[in-house]
Amino acid sequence: MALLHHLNKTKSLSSVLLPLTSTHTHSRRLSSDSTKTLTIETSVPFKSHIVEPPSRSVDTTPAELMTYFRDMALMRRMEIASDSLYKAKLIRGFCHLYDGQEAVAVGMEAAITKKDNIITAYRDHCIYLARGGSLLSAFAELMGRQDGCSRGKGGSMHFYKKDSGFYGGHGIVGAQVPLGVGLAFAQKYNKEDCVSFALYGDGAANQGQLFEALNMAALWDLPAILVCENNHYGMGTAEWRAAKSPSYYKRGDYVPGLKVDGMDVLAVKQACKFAKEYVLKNGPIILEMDTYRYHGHSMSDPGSTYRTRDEISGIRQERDPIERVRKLLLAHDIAGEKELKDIEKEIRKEVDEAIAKAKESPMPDTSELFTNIYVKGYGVESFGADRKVLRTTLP
Ligand SMILES: Cc1ncc(C[n+]2csc(CCOP(=O)(O)OP(=O)(O)O)c2C)c(N)n1
Ligand SMILES: [Mg+2]
Repeated sequence: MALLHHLNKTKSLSSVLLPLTSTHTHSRRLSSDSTKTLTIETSVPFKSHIVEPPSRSVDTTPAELMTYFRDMALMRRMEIASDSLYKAKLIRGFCHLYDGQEAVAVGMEAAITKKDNIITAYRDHCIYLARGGSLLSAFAELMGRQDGCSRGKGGSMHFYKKDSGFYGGHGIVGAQVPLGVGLAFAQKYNKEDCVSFALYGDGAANQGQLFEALNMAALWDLPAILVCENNHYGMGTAEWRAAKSPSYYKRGDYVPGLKVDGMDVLAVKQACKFAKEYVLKNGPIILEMDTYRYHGHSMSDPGSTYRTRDEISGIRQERDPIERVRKLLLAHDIAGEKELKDIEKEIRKEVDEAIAKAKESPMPDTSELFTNIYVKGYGVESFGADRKVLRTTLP
């Protein structure tokens, strides 16, 4: 019981998606000392810009490591399944996958609460899951169904979960950063002791609006954490072709920054914890997460024309975020190979069941075409059987 309680406290996605039961074999080995503190060094030291970096030694527990393993493996499976659903034409339109980058979503979530905000771009499925979204509502949204988190009207790029501080899901490169700074402004204005994370890519990092928003955040000491997920490519363009300085953690000039191994979930957690404390006292910070996407930019990009297969397989072998945690679990004798494989099997089943349920969800009603577009009471409404009669109400 104590273990189950602890695992729930460590915010496993499994507590949302699959009740922890005695069939979870890993609980047997964990039960003795699942909450004892383990101190683990980050893969590489943090690099910093005008700020003293946090310690490389990260405190964790066996239970927490198991949770990270499970959560990242679940995200990976969801993305691989989405790839298949896309190829089967059950997901249409844009679809950008996050496999490879899972440690950023999981490590960030481990350091914050649901009162803190996150806003991101279009590579949003796994952040949604980390914020407590269910697999069913994720797959239903991907397939444009009523049970989706945006009622099937947003699709892959527009996942939201406002009740746990997730503000989407945005398709215009960089545009979420000023919105994220606005969220931080609201938090400060309302005297909430919380912070906002605005995620953007290395491609977006060269945009003007980012610097304008950062200026305001610094000027007004807003609790804004700008997280550059540097996966080293913006569509098919390598960072060195697009950025004069690819040291994104230094690009805030007068705003401090940290460079973090974004493939190391413990490093991400440590950096986000540090950043949260820092911005509540001092105003904004930039976290550059050094990460990698295994898939192409989107489902229409095979991802192999502008980078070599050796590069991709090299990262998988050397830096994969799930394999890193698997090795830690084995090295500290927290779980055995078979237990971890069994967890992965359970996850497969869980994902398949969610997909089957999502397929049963109906498509949105045509009347939904005219909802969630304008603020209620304003805008254009249509009437009549053929909806050709329009009435405009302006503020
Ligand atoms: C304002 C704007 N310009 C261009 C695009 C087309 N576009 C979509 S994604 C993308 C690349 C962004 O790369 P990055 O910021 O590194 O994010 P990643 O896809 O690597 O996560 C571009 C140019 C867009 N959606 N919006
Ligand atoms: Mg990128």
